[in-house]
Amino acid sequence: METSAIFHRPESEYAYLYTKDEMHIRIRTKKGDVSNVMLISGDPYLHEQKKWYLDNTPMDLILTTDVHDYWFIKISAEFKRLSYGFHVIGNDGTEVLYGDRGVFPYEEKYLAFANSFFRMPYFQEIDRFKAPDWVKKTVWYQIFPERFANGDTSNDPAGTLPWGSKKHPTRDDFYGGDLQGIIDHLDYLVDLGINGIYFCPIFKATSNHKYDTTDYFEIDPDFGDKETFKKLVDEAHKRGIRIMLDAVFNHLGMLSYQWADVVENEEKSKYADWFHIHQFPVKLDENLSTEELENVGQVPYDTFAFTGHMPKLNTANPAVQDYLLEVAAYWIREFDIDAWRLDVANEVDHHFWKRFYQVTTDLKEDFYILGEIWHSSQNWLQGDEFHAVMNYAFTGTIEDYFMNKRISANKMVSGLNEQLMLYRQQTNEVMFNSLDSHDTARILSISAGNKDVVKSSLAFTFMQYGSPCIYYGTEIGMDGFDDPDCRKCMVWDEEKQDLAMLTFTKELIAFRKNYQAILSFGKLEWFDVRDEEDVIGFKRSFGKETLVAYFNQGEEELVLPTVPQMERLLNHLTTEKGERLIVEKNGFVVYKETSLS
Ligand code: ARE
Ligand code: CA
Repeated sequence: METSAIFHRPESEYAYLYTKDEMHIRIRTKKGDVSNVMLISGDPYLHEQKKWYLDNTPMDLILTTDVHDYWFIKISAEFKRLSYGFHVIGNDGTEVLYGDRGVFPYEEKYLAFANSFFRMPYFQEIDRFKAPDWVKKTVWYQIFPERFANGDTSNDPAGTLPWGSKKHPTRDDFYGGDLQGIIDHLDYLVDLGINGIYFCPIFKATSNHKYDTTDYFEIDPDFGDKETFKKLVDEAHKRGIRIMLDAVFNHLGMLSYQWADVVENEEKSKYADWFHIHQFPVKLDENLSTEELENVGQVPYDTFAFTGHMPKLNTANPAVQDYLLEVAAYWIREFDIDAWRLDVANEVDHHFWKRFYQVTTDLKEDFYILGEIWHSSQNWLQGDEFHAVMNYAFTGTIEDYFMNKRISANKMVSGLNEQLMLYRQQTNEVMFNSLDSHDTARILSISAGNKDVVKSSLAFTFMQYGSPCIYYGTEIGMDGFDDPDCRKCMVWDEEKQDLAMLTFTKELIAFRKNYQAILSFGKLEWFDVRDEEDVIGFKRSFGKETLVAYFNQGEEELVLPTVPQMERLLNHLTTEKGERLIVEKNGFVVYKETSLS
């Protein structure tokens, strides 16, 4: 047995409180190497008297990747503290005690030694990772405000182009999208079925994307004013729709008053320490186009990426922290927003985010904090910074299979399982799962226009742990390659909308909401994953209900026996022939298998 491959880490995603009384314990072993893992556990202060260390409780093998097996058990403790270790039995018959001091022969003299065991010293509810319940019931919709709807032409900036007038918008274009346009279409969104909106930035800024903020306390005049925003939030809340804004705290726009002061007064500016300036002068030619600004090359201060017009903020400076925390608090206190999405979250320090978490959740106990991080994010998801991340690593794995055809079915399943095991279960339940966004090509384009692939990948994503998000326009078949092409004007002309995709998306959103408990909390079991035929069969079960899903990406049609209790919930490219159900290429079927018992 490969004992060197056995891994557990206390007080991490391997051992954590799921609820205030329920602890989850995981352990990782080399794939296929171990036949059983038993948990040995008991009260640390009753080690000698109770001899609990002789008890074994079997753990479940819950998920497998291409290299690891993951074992799981949930447990409570009468006195809210626990010593625990693992009795690991290899396929080769060897047995070990794996505990806090490493690996020992599975013999009483080592078991009797109290310090052989890991500890959960006390079930600290205040430290537990807590995520707002409403997020688990949310199907998100992402809006790029400049391109959703122009509801008020009086605020159109100079040079605004007719709506949708260009097939491929450029980086500098303005089309007049605004908050009134969103208010005018809230009922469209209710009809679609979404109940959360993620807005790209809406504060005063220079560009059409508004990630170059000039004033965090003002709504950009292109989008409207505070009164309109207040109306938008109120009207959305009336419709059961939650609002998430975009906090761009990693950097400022070069036309902000803080940066303007630094350009003017250089080291004498009271804002000099708000940034990471290497040397003066720092002035940039204000007449550069966005294109030129984004390629201004080396500047004598830190920026977002290599974009000279986005000077990076020094968030270790208490004055900067206080300023940004007041921004964060202001929009919650005055406008009752429900969540912040944090731009370039991974490049801002943890110290600031811990303060941010405290300020926002003190104001609203069920506030949702979503970090934009494209890679694995364990250190931001320990319960004192973010609740979740934009799960690009997870959804990218899905796209690598369904769209890019870059990995096999088993490799995708392995990747998804690996991602799930990075985080506590309650974190996975509130992850933000979007297949595309304003920063990526649209899924119809990366599916080379194949709408069946789009439907399969969306349905697959909607069946995973985590809250799904639809990027505006996906529901009516919009395409677009990398930014700015993925930011075309929303198509409102019904003749140009893909109404079949709209119907499909409504059904998918309704399905997600109807089966939210199974899909948020249910057990996940990949029971039939075939690389050759390119077929994925998996189950989601919770309580007495089991959903069975089959996705067929293979050339051959998939033939399934129709089970008598088959209540088909999602059907795509399937036909029934007598006792058989045929699933064609890029098709899928989801049915409810009422438990026979
Ligand atoms: C411009 C160019 C882009 C270029 C970008 C970075 O148009 O083609 O990729 O600069 O050099 C905003 C505008 C963008 C503009 C940018 C700079 O919306 O149109 O892009 O400002 O002027 C990384 C970061 C991630 C960041 C993306 C853009 O990790 O945080 O790059 N996303 C946020 C917002 C953006 C916004 C900004 C940051 C700046 O969501 O909309 O851009 O405030 C891989 C990497 C990721 C990388 C990702 C995308 O997956 O793993 O780290 O994200 O590609 O490039
Ligand atoms: Ca307008």
